[in-house]
Amino acid sequence: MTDIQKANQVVINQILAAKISNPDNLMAKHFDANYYRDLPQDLQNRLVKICKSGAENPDSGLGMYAMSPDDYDVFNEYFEKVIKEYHKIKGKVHHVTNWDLSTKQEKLNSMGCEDGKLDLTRLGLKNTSMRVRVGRNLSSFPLPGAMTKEDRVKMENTMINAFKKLMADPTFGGNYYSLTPGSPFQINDEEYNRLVKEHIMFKDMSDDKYLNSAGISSNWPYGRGCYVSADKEFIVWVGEEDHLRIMCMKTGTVLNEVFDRLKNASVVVEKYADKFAKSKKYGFVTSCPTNLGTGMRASLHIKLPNLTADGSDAKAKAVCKPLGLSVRGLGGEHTPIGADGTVDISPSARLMIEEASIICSLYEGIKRLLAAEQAAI
Ligand code: CIR
Repeated sequence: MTDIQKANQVVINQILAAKISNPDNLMAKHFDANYYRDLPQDLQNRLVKICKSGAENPDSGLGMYAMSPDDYDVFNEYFEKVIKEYHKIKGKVHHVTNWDLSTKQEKLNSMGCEDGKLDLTRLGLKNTSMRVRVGRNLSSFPLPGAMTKEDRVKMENTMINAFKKLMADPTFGGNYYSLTPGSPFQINDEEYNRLVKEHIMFKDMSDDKYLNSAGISSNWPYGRGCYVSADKEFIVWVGEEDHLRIMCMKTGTVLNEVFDRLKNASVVVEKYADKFAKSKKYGFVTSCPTNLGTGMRASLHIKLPNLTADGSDAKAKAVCKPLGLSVRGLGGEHTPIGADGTVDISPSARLMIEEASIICSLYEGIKRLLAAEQAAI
């Protein structure tokens, strides 16, 4: 056995142990030792790297990260089982992209939004924190888990060239802040901490054991940064779990404002940067199979004092699950709820759902959730 084969065997043993210790680890659950054994050596090496996070962290719920956009095709037989179980897809997977809300007029009518506006004041809400993001990767680079330090800096430079064009744009003009030592856009620790506190920049990823095992947080802080528009309502993260996280946020009441801005922003970023990685079957390619398809997360911060009266989000989660909504704390996944019962709500679906349907699902889900909150008095 070569050293690589020995190292691979260590990971395979971890996967086989995880199969028993955590039946919810989808990577381990669907790992087939015969499928692995029959792969040529180079593909075995690639697959081990893809599975490493869930092998080293048996508590993973999913446990895999793609390292190259074509991993989803090369290892399709395996990925497909994991993807279909996670995204609850029966039958054939075929993702369709559609940001056009006017194609959802019937749905809009049924929700009382005949004018095409998903206006939260109709649900009795006042100014609300609204946020929509998409995960995107450039097709010309390996995915973050497989990038070298040089790849990371080169990818950031590709984006800096795009951002220079964006800076001159009347809608998206702003500034770029880099963490890369020696970059002309480099900021100091104090500025970085301020941006993190303002929820503009992402935290040091080396604290995330799943991303560490996958190699996604490697070479921190090289190739990491963020672009922020002058109004601070359009942000692009560079070098996090995906090459890009493009997001629009606003405190307001009309969901279309953030949705439409993000739709336009993602088109402009792709035009100025490089082709985004896409799969015929799975739509936009992301590192984590949980984000495949739209790569979209649309969320609202909403106060649920009755459902969270016991200080936990358990009741809110129980109400939200059948509505297809996920509940998070205000600082992201696995963070506590706000002191006044404020939680972050977003539709759970990402794959085999159109972008325009996600934003409608958010509005409709919130409508039902507010009714449940009233009934919980
Ligand atoms: C797990 O499998 O539990 C971790 N790798 C995290 C999965 C959630 N995905 C994500 O945050 N993009």
